[in-house]
Amino acid sequence: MHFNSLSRRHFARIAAALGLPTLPAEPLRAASHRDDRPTDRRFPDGFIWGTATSAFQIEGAVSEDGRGPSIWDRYAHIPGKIADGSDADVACDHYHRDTEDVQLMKALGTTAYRFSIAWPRLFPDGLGAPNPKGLAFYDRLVDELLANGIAPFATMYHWDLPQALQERFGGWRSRDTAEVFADYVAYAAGRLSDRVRHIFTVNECARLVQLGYGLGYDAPGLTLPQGELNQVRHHVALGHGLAVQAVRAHGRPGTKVGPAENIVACIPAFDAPAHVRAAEIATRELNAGYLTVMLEGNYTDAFLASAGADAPKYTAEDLAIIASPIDFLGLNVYKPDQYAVAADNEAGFALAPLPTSFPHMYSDWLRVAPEAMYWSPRHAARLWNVKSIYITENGTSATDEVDADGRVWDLDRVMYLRNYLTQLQRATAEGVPVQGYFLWSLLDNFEWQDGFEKRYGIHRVDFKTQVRTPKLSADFYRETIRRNGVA
Ligand code: IFM
Repeated sequence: MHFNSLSRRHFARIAAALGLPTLPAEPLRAASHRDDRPTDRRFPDGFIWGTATSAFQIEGAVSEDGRGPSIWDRYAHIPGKIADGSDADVACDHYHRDTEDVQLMKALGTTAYRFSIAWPRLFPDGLGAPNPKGLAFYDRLVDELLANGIAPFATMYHWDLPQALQERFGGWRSRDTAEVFADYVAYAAGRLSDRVRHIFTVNECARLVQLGYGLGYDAPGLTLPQGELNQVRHHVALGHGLAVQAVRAHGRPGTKVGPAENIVACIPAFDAPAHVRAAEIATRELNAGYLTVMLEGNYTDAFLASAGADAPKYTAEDLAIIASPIDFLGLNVYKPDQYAVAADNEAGFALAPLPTSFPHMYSDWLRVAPEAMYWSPRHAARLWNVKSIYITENGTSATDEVDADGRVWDLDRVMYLRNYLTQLQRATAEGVPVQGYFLWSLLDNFEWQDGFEKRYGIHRVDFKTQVRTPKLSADFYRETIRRNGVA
C-alpha cells in the first residue's frame, strides 16, 4: 500500500475524531481574504511567467514524420545507461498532445513557454535538406501558443544532436558541428522568427560538455582527456556565437537571442562586502569557459594558466564570434555550486568546502540554497553589465506520492519554489534586471539518465495513460502568477 494513502487515511481518521477539516480532493483556490493583504513581494509589472521543457524529454514520436535519430535515442537504448531502464520513445507523447499541453499552460496563466526544437526533426541527418514535416510540428505549436496568449521562447539545442553528426564529425569534438549547427539555426530562425521573437542558442553548455564528453554520464557518453575536453568546450561556445550570428542574419529584424546557461552559482558565505566581492570574482573565474568568454570575448588568464598545455586551440576570430552581442542572458538556477569567502591570495577568493550535511532535494545533486536565485543574476548583472536576464530554468524533483484521490501534495516542491522565488523577487526589487522566470517543468518528463524516476513537473504525468494532473505546486504557481508575487 502506498505510504501516502495510508498516512492520508490515518490523518482523515484523526481529523474526524478531533473535528478537524480534511484535505480537499480538488485543486486549491486562493482564499479571497488574501487578495486584500498588502504585500511588498510583488514582481515588476509585465514580469514574464513561463514554464520550460525540452524536445527530447517530452515529445516522443521519435520515428515519426521523418525525424532522424539523435545521440540520446541511441544512448537511452544502451542497457544500463538509464537508471530505470526506460527510454524516451514515447515520453509525454507531447508530439500528439501539444494542444492539450498548451491548455495546461493557459490554465496556469503563464504568458510564455520555453521549449526546444529537435534538430533531428528539422534535419534528420543534421545537415543537408530540411524535413518540412518536422518544421510543421513547431509551426503548429507556435500558432497554438500564440492563439492562447502565450509567447513562444525557443531553444535551438537542448542536447539532442543528430546521431549522423556524431558519426560523421564526432559531435562537438569537431568545429564542423558548430558550423552546421549555425546552418540549422539559420533555417529555424528564418522560418519561425516571424512569430518566435526570443531564441536561446544552447541549453547548459557546461553540463553537455562535462557530463557528455568528460564524465560519460550523458550522451554521447565519452570520457575525454582534459585537452580534448577543453576543445569540445570551445566548439560548443563557438556554436553559441555562430548561432547568435545566424539569428541576426536570417531572423526577422528585432528577434532577440541569447544563451541559456547553468551558471556555476557562487554564493558569498554570508552577506558581507568582502565575501560578496569574493563571490563575484569566483563567478567570473568558475564560468570562464562559457559565460565569461561569451560576455568578455576572452578566456581569463587564470583559466588559461590552469589549463596549461591542455588549453583549447583558438583564434582571435573565434573569440569575437563567441562574444557576438546578445540581447539577454538566460540563467538556469537550481543549486548553490560554491560558497566563496574573501581571501588574501592572488585569486582574490577562496571556496569553502560544502559540509556533507548540506541539505538537498530528492535528487542528490540538487542542494538547496534559495539565495542562489538572488546572487546568480546579481553577479551576472554587475560583472558583465547585463541589462536583460531570464531565469530559464528552476525547479526540483520530488517523490510526488499520489494520494487516494489522485492528488499530489508536493509540499517540498512548493517550499523550494516559494523560497527561490522570494529570493528572485528580492533581486528584482533591488533593480537586478530579471524580466521573466521559466519553471522547470510543465510536466513530469524523461530526466535523462534518471529516466522517469525523478519527476520535475508541476503536472503529474501517468506514463501509462498519459493523463496529466495538476499537483499542489501547479496551484501555487497559478496563484503566484495571478498576484505577480510569491504565494
Ligand atoms: O531536466 C533537466 C534539463 O534538461 C536541464 N536542466 C536541468 C533539468 C533537471 O535536471
